Amino acid sequence: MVDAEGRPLEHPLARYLRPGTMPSSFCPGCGCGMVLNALLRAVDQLELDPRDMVMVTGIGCSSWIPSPMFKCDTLHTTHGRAVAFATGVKLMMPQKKVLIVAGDGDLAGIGGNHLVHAAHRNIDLGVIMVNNGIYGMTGGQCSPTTPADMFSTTTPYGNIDPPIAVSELLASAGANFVARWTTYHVRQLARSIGELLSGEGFRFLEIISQCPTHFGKDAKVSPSDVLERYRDQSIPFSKAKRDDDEGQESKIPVGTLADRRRTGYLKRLEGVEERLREEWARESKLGARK
Ligand SMILES: Cc1ncc(C[n+]2csc(CCOP(=O)(O)OP(=O)(O)O)c2C)c(N)n1
Ligand SMILES: [Mg+2]
Repeated sequence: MVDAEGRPLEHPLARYLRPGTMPSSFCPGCGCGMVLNALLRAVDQLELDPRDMVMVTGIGCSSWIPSPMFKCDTLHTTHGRAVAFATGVKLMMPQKKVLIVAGDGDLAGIGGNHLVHAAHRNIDLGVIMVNNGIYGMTGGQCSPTTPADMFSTTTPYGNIDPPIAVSELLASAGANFVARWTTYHVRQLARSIGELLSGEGFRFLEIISQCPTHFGKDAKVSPSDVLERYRDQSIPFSKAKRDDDEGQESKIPVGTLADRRRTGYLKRLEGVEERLREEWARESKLGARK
């Protein structure tokens, strides 16, 4: 596209993208592009310098959102291990804003244990979990967040398990910030991503997202049908009664589930280091007197 004088037009947020990464590798109508858009907006609104950020991913379609797209240091790690890698990055470079972007299969499936304990320890990381309810990149297998009764390549007779309520789990595990929105809620997404990029402790955003290619392959619903469903079926957490349904997610609970100011892992760790340094200094003075 060019302007009236024939100069090439550039999207104002394109400066955050690595050259050559557009058009993206996402399928038409995929929610990953919408998540990328919200991420760029959040970084722009907070006027953050990408050089102060490290983005860490696992493996999956959603892991391509920051890596290789976003123009900051990115670590594309092994499947299910983004939290472990990101913890190492944060401990060695505490001044960096460390943000994980990965899928439901990666974070809640293979990496589930890491995720729960990072929340429990309130490790100073931001995490975006793009929840499309399946293992998208490998062809649409059932994941821990696949709705009950849903057909997938590994549940050809319908999923007999209810989905894990990941946001509720992490809020009760101790995360400082937990929110859940859908790709329909673009403004709320940018705002919540801002919380992930600015706070202390473990900050988690679950984004319910559409996979037009693999989710419900035979359902023949368009991405816009799915977005309308997100609009019409979302209800605030305060009104959701998840116990009443059998996991089919006829209603989609959204909003901020936890927003606390508990001391993050790094500060607690620094407290120990300080105490030890004082003790050692005292001991060495005593030793010098003897
Ligand atoms: C140890 C290991 N097991 C399995 C795989 C294969 N694998 C790659 S991506 C993926 C699923 C990704 O699903 P999700 O994290 O939900 O991301 P999505 O593609 O849906 O965004 C799997 C099973 C792998 N790469 N490594
Ligand atoms: Mg997925």
